Amino acid sequence: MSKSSDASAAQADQTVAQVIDTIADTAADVRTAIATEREHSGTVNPSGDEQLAADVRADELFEQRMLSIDGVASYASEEREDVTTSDGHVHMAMDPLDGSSNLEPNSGMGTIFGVYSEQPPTHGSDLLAAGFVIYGPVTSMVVARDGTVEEYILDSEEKRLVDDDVTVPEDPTVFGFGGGVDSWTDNFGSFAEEVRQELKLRYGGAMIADINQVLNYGGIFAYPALESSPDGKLRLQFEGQPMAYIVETAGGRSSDGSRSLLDRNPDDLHERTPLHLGNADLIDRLEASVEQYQR
Ligand code: P6P
Repeated sequence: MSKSSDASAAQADQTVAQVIDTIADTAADVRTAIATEREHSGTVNPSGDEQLAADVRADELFEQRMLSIDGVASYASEEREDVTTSDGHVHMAMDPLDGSSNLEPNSGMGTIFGVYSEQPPTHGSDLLAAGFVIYGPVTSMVVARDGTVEEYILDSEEKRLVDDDVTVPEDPTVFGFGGGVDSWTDNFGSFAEEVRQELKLRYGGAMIADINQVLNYGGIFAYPALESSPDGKLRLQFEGQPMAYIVETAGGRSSDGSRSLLDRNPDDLHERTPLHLGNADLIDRLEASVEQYQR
């Protein structure tokens, strides 16, 4: 590696560390927004989802905090049409408040982030790091970088490391399928019934919490394409690729039904995708069943 690429790699590592610490430091302000800015804002995001005031506030907080970091060159968000650019060498793609429809029933919600070497929309292989925060009974943060997944608790004075090597358990226990029961067999064929027999249903309506179940207990999360959303519901750049990076780094697999989400190169910043993540053998079986069923 040349000296200049050495320096740029060290520079990127330092910026990634600053991004992670800044997102951790912003968690308390997001929790305050969840508690106090609960009304509908009367606006929709580029995907057509209604925005709560907390969605807008979280997006404003992260845009401001991310672009205040010297090395961050751009900020892209599920909540805004266009990318905000600055000077730097890493690029942010964020879902500032994933699962905000869970705000009213006080169920799991979170923040998803991907740190890219190129400005989104960009290929999954451009990810340098990814992670998510869960605003649950405790505020936790999962971070994937340099081939390892770590978990932290954020509620104490400082970011407290609670697991330095998060890996998907070999024996799967849970499954969470979105889209409604009829769509499962329509999309996954016989695999849907096999999973219902083998695993316990855990589905809470916010992917970060459902996928965190998979990281803790082993299993599969899947949200297929539907008649109402033929390209899938979930966003490739802001949800699919960062969560795929985390689960694949933890020893699992990701798929859009036929290939890893990290092999995808979105044409559009807000492109949607079928999204399946979990134990490698379960994803292998899903892909085989989809291929057989859709012949
Ligand atoms: P449904 C939350 O709005 C989200 O984008 C994901 O976090 C979650 O997995 C999915 O949508 C839930 O969708 O159709 O079950 O409400």
